[in-house]
Amino acid sequence: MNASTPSRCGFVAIVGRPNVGKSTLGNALVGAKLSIVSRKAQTTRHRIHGVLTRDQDQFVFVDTPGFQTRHGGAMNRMMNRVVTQALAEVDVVVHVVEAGKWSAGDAGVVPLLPRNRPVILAVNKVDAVKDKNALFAYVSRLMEQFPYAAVVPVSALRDVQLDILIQELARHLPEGEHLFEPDTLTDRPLRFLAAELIREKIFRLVGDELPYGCTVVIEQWEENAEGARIAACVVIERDSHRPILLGAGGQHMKRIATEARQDIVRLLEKPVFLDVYIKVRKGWSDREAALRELGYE
Ligand code: GDP
Ligand code: K
Ligand code: MG
Repeated sequence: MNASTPSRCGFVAIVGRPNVGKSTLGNALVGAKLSIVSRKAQTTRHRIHGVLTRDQDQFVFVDTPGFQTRHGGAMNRMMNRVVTQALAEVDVVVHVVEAGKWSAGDAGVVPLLPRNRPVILAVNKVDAVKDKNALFAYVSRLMEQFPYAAVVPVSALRDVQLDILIQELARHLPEGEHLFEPDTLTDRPLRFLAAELIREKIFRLVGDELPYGCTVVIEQWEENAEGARIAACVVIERDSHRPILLGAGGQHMKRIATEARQDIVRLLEKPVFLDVYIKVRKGWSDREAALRELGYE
């Protein structure tokens, strides 16, 4: 980091109709499979999808609710309000469209774009366009749709002009401290929070009866847009602790899993399949579990 240049940090929303390449672009900009960081670290009510740190600049890419939803009438107006407000809370908006293919879906996004924030138009999939003259005409027409701060033709798939897009975004980042460590790109905080939620339920239900602390280790974490599949292991130190944790007919464990799952659904904002099981491991320490959570096995 250059000490003479102030650090900049801002929230960037990527919006657009379905299938224009928002997810592909987000992934390409972050340079890795987009991962989710803890909502606790957020300063807005957006869901963070990825963080890109480049020297003094930190870009926090966020999801905006409602863009994929089609509803009529009052519901539609309400959804639009939600989107409009969400977009007013970010620092920069990237409106993604597909080169040569402007549709009613794209036109529907335009009225929701904020007037008091820079909006950059990313014309994606230029790799699929053969006729460069046609592309030029298309871009000219797009610029009549909205007062975009900049228009950048890109290919998210082929990494064309993404550096230009990042430069444009950087111009609009506000000065400020970075919110994340430079290498933040991990789902570890979420895994950790999920383990904590399970531990909390255990302690609420049987904490008085369990003479020694038990630890929760997330053994499996598979997540995509549709949902998450999580397997968590409750590690206890003695066989005699198992019946305490299970309860009559396994009712304790059932309740622990049910309540933890509800909390994790709220945390991830998607359906969750949660499997919680018990393992006995003598001499297992909190420290060992903590190290494992951090990826040291
Ligand atoms: P989203 O619905 O806006 O998030 O779009 P996706 O990122 O899921 O992409 C939709 C489709 O467009 C996928 O098949 C992508 O591979 C494809 N796509 C995305 N970016 C590009 C690009 O730059 N060029 C080409 N040719 N295809 C792309
Ligand atoms: K898609
Ligand atoms: Mg997508």
